[in-house]
Amino acid sequence: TKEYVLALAGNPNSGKTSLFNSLTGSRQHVGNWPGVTVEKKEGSYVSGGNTIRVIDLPGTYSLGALSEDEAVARDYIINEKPDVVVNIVDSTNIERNMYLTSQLLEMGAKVIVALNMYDEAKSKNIEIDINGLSNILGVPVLPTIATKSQGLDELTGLFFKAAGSEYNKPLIINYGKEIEEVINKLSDEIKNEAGLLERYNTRWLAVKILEDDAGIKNNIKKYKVYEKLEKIRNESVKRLESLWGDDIEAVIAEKRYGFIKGIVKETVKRQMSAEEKLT
Ligand code: GDP
Ligand code: MG
Ligand code: K
Repeated sequence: TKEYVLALAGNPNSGKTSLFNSLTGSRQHVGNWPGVTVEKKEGSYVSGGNTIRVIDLPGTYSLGALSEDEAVARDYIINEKPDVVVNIVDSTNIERNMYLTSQLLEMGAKVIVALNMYDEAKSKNIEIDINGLSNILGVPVLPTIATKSQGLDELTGLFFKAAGSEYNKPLIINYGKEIEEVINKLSDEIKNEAGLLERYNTRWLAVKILEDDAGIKNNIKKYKVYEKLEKIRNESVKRLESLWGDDIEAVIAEKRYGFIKGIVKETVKRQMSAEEKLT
């Protein structure tokens, strides 16, 4: 028998606690994440003789480490490397929820997307092309109704399958020629630093440096290559921002939103109800 770790990540109100409770029942306890006042919930369940430890990460819209919650979720995924991150998505709000999804995938986390509140999506006539979404994201996607414990066996099946397989390919959002050039320059330097390589997905780290992410910068200051990375960033950013008249963080976020809009356009349809058709 083996022990696995499943981390739950999702926006606030996506049904994380409901899914956590449905999976773990009464085998759970509540504590605090070290050093912060953020609540930490942990539980476990047994399937096929194996134990799955479930970690309920704080509900967040992103992993930018702008808040304690985001920092806790992000550091946990980077440092503890759970076997699989189950990303709970509110099916009635896919566009908003996909920002976190895109962040998890860019990090290179091994992800399963649970389309939760699937019953509400159905009653709102929202049609989701699940296979299409899975193909674009490059990870398994399944519908769940956490409050009715629906989809949990399928989720556990997908969990074991994902946990036992190679890391999935991180999602690559194309940030455009100019930014991609800088990402490549930064990546070349990151690849020369073993300490960074073993901890971070190279491309993700390059993007975080470009975004001037304070938390990440703080964590990598101790590496010799840091000064070089800062230099590349500052020189390139100055050039690009004077070219665009906009800051690079805004341009990167725009590209992400564009990517997400494209996903939603291709995979989510909302049929009009009979009443709506009449008016
Ligand atoms: P959290 O903030 O992500 O932990 O979300 P909760 O688990 O607290 O759920 C938020 C609300 O959505 C609660 O009222 C739940 O009962 C409800 N909820 C959660 N999952 C589902 C679901 O699959 N279908 C429906 N209809 N409601 C759900
Ligand atoms: Mg909750
Ligand atoms: K609800």
